[in-house]
Amino acid sequence: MTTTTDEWKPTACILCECNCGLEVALGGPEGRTLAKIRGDKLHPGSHGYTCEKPLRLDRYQNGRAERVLHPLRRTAAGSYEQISWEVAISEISARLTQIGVEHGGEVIMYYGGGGQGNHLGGGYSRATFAAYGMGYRSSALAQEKTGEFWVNSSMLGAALIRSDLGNAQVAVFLGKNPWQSHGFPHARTMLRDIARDPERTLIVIDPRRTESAELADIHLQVRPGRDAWLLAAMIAVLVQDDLIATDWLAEHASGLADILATFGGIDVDGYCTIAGVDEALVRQAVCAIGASGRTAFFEDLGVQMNHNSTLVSYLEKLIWLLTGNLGRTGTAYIPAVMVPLATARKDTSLHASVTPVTGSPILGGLMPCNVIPEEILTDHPKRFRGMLVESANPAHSLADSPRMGEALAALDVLVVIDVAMTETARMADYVLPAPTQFEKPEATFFNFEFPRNVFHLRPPLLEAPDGPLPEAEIHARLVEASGALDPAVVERLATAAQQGRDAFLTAFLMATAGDKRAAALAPVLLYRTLGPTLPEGRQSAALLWGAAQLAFQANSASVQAAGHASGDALFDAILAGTSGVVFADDSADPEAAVWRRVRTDDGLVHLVIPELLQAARDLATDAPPGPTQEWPFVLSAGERRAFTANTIIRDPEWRRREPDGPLRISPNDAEKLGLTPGDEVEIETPRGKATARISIDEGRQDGHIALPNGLGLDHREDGERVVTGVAPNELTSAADRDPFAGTPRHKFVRARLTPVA
Ligand SMILES: Nc1nc2c(c(=O)[nH]1)N[C@H]1C(S)=C(S)[C@@H](COP(=O)(O)OP(=O)(O)OC[C@H]3O[C@@H](n4cnc5c(=O)[nH]c(N)nc54)[C@H](O)[C@@H]3O)O[C@H]1N2
Ligand SMILES: Nc1nc2c(c(=O)[nH]1)N[C@H]1C(S)=C(S)[C@@H](COP(=O)(O)OP(=O)(O)OC[C@H]3O[C@@H](n4cnc5c(=O)[nH]c(N)nc54)[C@H](O)[C@@H]3O)O[C@H]1N2
Ligand code: SF4
Ligand SMILES: [Mo]
Repeated sequence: MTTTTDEWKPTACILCECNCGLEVALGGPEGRTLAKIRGDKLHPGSHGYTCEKPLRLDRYQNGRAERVLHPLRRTAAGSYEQISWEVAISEISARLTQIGVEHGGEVIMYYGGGGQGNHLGGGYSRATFAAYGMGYRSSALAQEKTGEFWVNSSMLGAALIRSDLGNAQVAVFLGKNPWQSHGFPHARTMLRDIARDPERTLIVIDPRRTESAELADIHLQVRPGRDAWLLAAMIAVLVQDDLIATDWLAEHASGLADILATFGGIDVDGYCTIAGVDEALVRQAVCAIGASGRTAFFEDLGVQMNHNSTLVSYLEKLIWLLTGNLGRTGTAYIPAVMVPLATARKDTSLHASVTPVTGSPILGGLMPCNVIPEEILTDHPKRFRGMLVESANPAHSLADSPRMGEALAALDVLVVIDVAMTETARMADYVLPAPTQFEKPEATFFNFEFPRNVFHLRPPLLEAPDGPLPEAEIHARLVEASGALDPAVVERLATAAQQGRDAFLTAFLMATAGDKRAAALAPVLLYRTLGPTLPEGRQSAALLWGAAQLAFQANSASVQAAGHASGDALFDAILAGTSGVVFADDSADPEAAVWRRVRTDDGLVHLVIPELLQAARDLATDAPPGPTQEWPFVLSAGERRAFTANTIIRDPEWRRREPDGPLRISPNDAEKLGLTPGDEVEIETPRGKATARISIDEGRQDGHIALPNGLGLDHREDGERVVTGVAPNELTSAADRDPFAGTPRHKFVRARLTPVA
């Protein structure tokens, strides 16, 4: 019998970074099915909006993935046995400590910390990191955004910058298909609004005529991997036709002369030819940008996982900075953040901090994902020997899965915290199970809105089953087992917490001020001491008390304008606001707020990043990337589609369409190969081979093919493991990476196709 309660409970979608507010009515025989799902109108960011993806979100909670419900230990034979939490924590702690004693804790690395909607658990990992003296961390951000973080930090002294698309007159999407991938609130409504408005211009730069490009006023259908030439030509037009914001730049920026000198002499026609885009169309786009004064850009994976990715990020910023599109309505902004996902370093030189083996730059605090195998598979004395992976699936999501697997197998110890027996978990020495994101409080730290920014602490929908422990508890136990926590401090803070928040604040500041070690352990200290005073089931929100204090300190005017008189008041509002709260409001003077957050040494925008300006000059003689005779196709490995969501949902049944994620190919190419829809092809790249079914893509350039992201996962059917689709990183190579940020070129993988007879 299926029962559905009439009670709608607030939560959020976890399938992309937007984390739209949802309301769920539970049903099913035990009331544990996410039976009905609708947008939550009370959510202050999404206001009831959703796309089609969350309707079957129940497959995350109840799908046919192999859920982990007990701590597991790998046996000598390679299978797994259940162990108790006590044994798991004490063995893991002993092994991490042992590595520390023999080699120094810094050879243990931390990977992950959250998917698209769960960053609270990972927040506690900071304490474990400190307790075992770990040295390096990374996450998916270091295979997409670290180049951009470095560019932003160098030019503006802030790692994270976004644009006000909703109010822009000209909106430019560069290697981004927001119709499918979203990335900002109400993406589809916004795209339609811009497209419909004759006063506004939608520009899409993408080799494919995407769903977003279909709506565009101007589609610059660049040849794959050649955006750098296109953007350099666009800057050249701005400079040569004097479309730059001279007065604004004189007041706000340094380095203009070098920019004029570099781009003044570029052969626009020649660069447009290399990019494969009609020069007149490029000029039309640049004129629209130059004339508008309200231009917003959004760059994403199409360029960030491609040739010249860091250079392209730089050129993209130059376009909107040269036209003065910062700080005003409809332009770029720097939001107030709740928890900084990446921080700008004072020393912005690329190699200010590097990895031990390959000497790769650490940007935004993260080492490049692509060098992880090289930092493990070597004799170097400081090679990585231990790894803690949390809420991430690097054996599947990072370049060159086979080599990644080899590297994970070569570690002395690999510990994975996950809900499911993933590709990565199956390599682990220990798997530690967490409750699902609907069985505990969770939150996203992807809070990028402006002028009003939103934070949403989702209350649990369901009780967690016996067995898994929330990440906060796992980290607390690991930290306690390390011996790093001083019980006297814990006791003092616990007593203060009983006396009230004021007493707690005083005691907390006393315990952590001037004591770096205690400060680093703060998340676990908060969980153990403040946590028990929080409402039942909300203990793991304790970390947010600290985050709220810091957010208030960093942006008190904005937080106060949002109605929170103190860090404590903000924390209470977050606990109470089950549909989300506005935590910062800069609407009184958005421009002043943005300039407060420009943190370069002189307060100016730095137009010059010497290495990247040189790379821009080198374009004149660089060989543009393209297919070769041996490899006649360029594969975009990991496209976002209507029913893809990284590896969050493992059960293919959640996809309404194309459950096996076909390889998309142009009509011409299909015809040349004698293929019709549904036929199978073998796809081969310099790194691997796979077989896929094809579908014909009318919007695709000849020679450009694509496979979706998040396929090639397995689930259980009648006790058997069944794999659906192609895992894109069986085909990618870790060496194929950006020379600056080390980010992968997943959107440009040379390939050839052979029809399967
Ligand atoms: N449906 C869905 N949405 C998602 C996700 C998901 O898995 N599924 N994942 C989320 C995550 S983690 C992220 S990071 C974002 C990513 O969001 P997007 O970056 O929008 O996603 P992609 O489809 O990977 O790539 C975007 C576009 O890049 C284009 N492209 C390929 N090669 C080139 C090139 O050489 N130049 C240019 N200019 N463009 C090129 C592709 O044709 C594609 O349209 O999406 C988020 N949203
Ligand atoms: N070739 C290619 N590779 C790519 C991409 C591409 O376009 N092409 N895109 C890349 C991008 S942009 C991204 S963001 C990455 C994403 O790749 P990853 O960072 O590895 O993230 P997910 O695939 O989202 O994996 C999330 C993990 O969290 C687990 N999980 C879910 N809920 C919980 C929970 O409550 N607690 C815990 N502890 N675990 C939980 C899930 O089971 C899953 O294993 O993939 C990247 N890989
Ligand atoms: S997938 Fe993204 S845009 Fe769609 S409902 Fe979920 S969070 Fe919102
Ligand atoms: Mo991503």
